[in-house]
Order: sequence, then structure tokens, then C-alpha cells
Amino acid sequence: MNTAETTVLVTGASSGFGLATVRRFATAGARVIAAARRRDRIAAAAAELGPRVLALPLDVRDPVAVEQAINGLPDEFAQIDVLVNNAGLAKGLEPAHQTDLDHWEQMVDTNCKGLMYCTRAALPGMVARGHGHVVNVGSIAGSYPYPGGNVYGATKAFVHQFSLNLRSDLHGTGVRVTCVEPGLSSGTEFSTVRFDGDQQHADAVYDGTQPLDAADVAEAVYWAASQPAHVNINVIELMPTVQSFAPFQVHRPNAR
Ligand code: NDP
Ligand code: 8X3
Repeated sequence: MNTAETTVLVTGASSGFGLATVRRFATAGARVIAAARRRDRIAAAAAELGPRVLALPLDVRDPVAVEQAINGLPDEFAQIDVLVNNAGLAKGLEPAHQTDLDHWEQMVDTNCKGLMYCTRAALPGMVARGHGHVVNVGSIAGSYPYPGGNVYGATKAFVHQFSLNLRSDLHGTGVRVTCVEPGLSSGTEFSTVRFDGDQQHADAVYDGTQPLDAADVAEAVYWAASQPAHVNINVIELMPTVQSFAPFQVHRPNAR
């Protein structure tokens, strides 16, 4: 990758993995478009990182806004080489029979539909130019179930399978696709959002342990994008060393 000649669009760039990814590519010399809803956050990132970072206010759930934003980029940023579909969220950790249906809608609208809209808008230019890279941010929750993961994990399973299917569709075009699937990660607003701003509850998720941080995930995204053009990294699954797998749970109603 000739980084100075590379234009990267990162969604969910106002915090966490997205902001760290903007920093990683920007400090390597790339042109970076930082997209998110919170204008003040992305404007601050652009002001800090310089004129090669463009703040793009965007709600990925709005297909018309996505289409207009991607097709209306200023000339210098118009040819997207790397799309990092990172915008996403989890809402709630209740079991399915007690969940708030609006939480499920928000996750599907953002994690699945928003990612679809951005991909659909960016791909024609990549295919026409004969190169490009879509990096989707999935999660270990897309591969391994856990109580309360219900729709969140299902949206990330979508991201995983959509990424693999994109590879099939893009066969022979020169456009690459990677799914980056992190485990427990702090230094982001993920748990604060999941628990509706309950910071104590959010902090407890990471208490007394060393999770991944946003820079770890940004490095994985950057590494995948930095491989030579003939190398496609399909999937990267990364976890903190302190996280691993538990046995299946078995309900024993008559246990003594
Ligand atoms: P953060 O909450 O810190 O970041 C989420 C980002 O997504 C924010 O910048 C937010 O910006 C943006 N976003 C949310 N909704 C929209 C929307 N409708 N339109 C545009 N942007 C939106 O969390 P993380 O950095 O942790 O999460 C980033 C991704 O990583 C998510 O897809 C998440 O599912 C995934 N992930 C997180 C893990 C973790 O443990 N932290 C582990 C594995 C995967 P704004 O509100 O300004 O729009
Ligand atoms: C976030 C990781 O395990 O909290 O995708 O679902 S987890």
C-alpha cells in the first residue's frame, strides 16, 4: 500500500476503534475520511490530525444520506481505497424474552443495514478502478454465543457471512474484503452505550483485567490493509490473552 496515495473512509470514527483507526492511517500518511454522527468529535479529530483528515457527519442508518455523502466527497477524497465499516453498537444484555424491541431494531439498523448501505455506495468506484478494500468490523460475538448476546451476536454473524459472500461477488475485481473480529475491548464507549450510560456497570465489564484496547484493533485493521495487493486477509479474530472459552452450560433441574 502506498499510504500517501491511499484514501480511507472510517465509519464510527468519533470514538473507540474508529477513532483509533483514523489516527493509525492518518499518522501513516493516508487521506482519511472520519464519519460519525457526533460532528464535534470528528471535527476535533480532523483539527488535531490536519487537512488530510476530513470530518464527514453521517448517520449510516440513512441510505440516502450515505449515498449522497459518498458520492459527494470533495475531489481529493472522492476515490475511496479502503472502507472501514466500523460503526456499530450493542444495546442491552437482557434475555430475548425480556428485551426492548427497539434495542434489536437499533442494532440491526446500524450493524447490518448501515454496513450494507456504506458498502453498496463505495463498491462501484472500487470495482471500476480495479482495486479497493472493504474492512468490516465484526466481533467474536458473531461466532460464539453468550447469554444476552442474542441480536447483537446475530448482527455480527451477518457481518462475518456478508464479508465472505462479498469476496465471492468481488472475485476477479481486485477488490479485497476482510472481517476483523475482536473480543473483549476497553477504551471505547461500547459498554457505556450497551448499558445506556450506566458507567459503573460499563466499567465493571473490564474491572481487574487487561482487555484489548482500541489501538490493538486499529493495528489489525491497518495490518490487513497494508498487505500486498495480491494478499487477501479473510478474517482476523483477536482476543485479549485473559479471554478464552467456557464449557457448554447444562441445565440440571433435578440435581442433588
Ligand atoms: P464505540 O461506542 O466507542 O464506537 C462506536 C462508533 O460507532 C462511534 O463512533 C459512534 O459514533 C458510531 N456509530 C454508532 N451508530 C452510528 C450511526 N447510526 N451512524 C454512524 N456512526 C454510528 O464502540 P467501539 O469502538 O467498541 O465499537 C466499534 C465497533 O466495534 C462496533 O461495530 C462494535 O460492535 C465492534 N466491537 C466492539 C468490541 C468491544 O468490546 N468494544 C468488540 C468487538 C467488536 P456516533 O455516536 O458519533 O455516531
Ligand atoms: C463486543 C464483544 O463479547 O462484548 O463485540 O460481545 S462482546
